[in-house]
Amino acid sequence: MSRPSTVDYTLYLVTDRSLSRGRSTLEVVRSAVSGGVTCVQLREKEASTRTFIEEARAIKVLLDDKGIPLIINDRVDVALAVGAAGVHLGQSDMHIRDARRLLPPEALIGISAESLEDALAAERGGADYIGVSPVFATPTKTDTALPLGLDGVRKIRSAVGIPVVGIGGIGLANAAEVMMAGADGIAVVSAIVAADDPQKAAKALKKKIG
Ligand code: TZP
Ligand code: MG
Repeated sequence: MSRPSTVDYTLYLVTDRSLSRGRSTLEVVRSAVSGGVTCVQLREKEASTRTFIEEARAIKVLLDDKGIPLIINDRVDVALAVGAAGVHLGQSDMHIRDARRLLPPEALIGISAESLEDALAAERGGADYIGVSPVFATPTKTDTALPLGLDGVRKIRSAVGIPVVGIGGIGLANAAEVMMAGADGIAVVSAIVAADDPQKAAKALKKKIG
């Protein structure tokens, strides 16, 4: 497991096979990487553990070649098995202190914060970055806490010293606003995964936030 010396969270792709329109997650990631995504989280809610691991290995080869970190959603065991850069954990997933016990010291741990309190606790617990979740309401994930909005991004940004990434309902129309509110990056699912051309979509987002 190797950790990049500095992680670029600017354009953070989160995968979702149910939105890939028949393309494999590997294909979507390959296209998005050529469009400039800087970080990839493999988020598999339906795949078997074995498929998750096989897919993660294949995607890691692609990302290693470009120096882009692979983060695994929820599954510390999968991250360990494939030597991913780290994991992303929500408020109902494994507690950060347990994940730290299992993972090597260099592993990245991102935590979804649904409130300012969550963000402060994540930083105290040693998180590497915060996902402000959700910034806006999104059909991609409906079992979320109430949207925190741009104001939530601002408040969390000024309260913590670690990188802050916005997620939820972010696309071309509002990406720049999220960055202006102080985010270090935007994490997107549908804006890239469901796009006709993930490469073009990533490029266009990059232009908005760059
Ligand atoms: N966590 C909070 S919102 C969300 C996740 C995984 C989904 C974001 O999807 P989209 O399509 O970028 O709104
Ligand atoms: Mg989770």
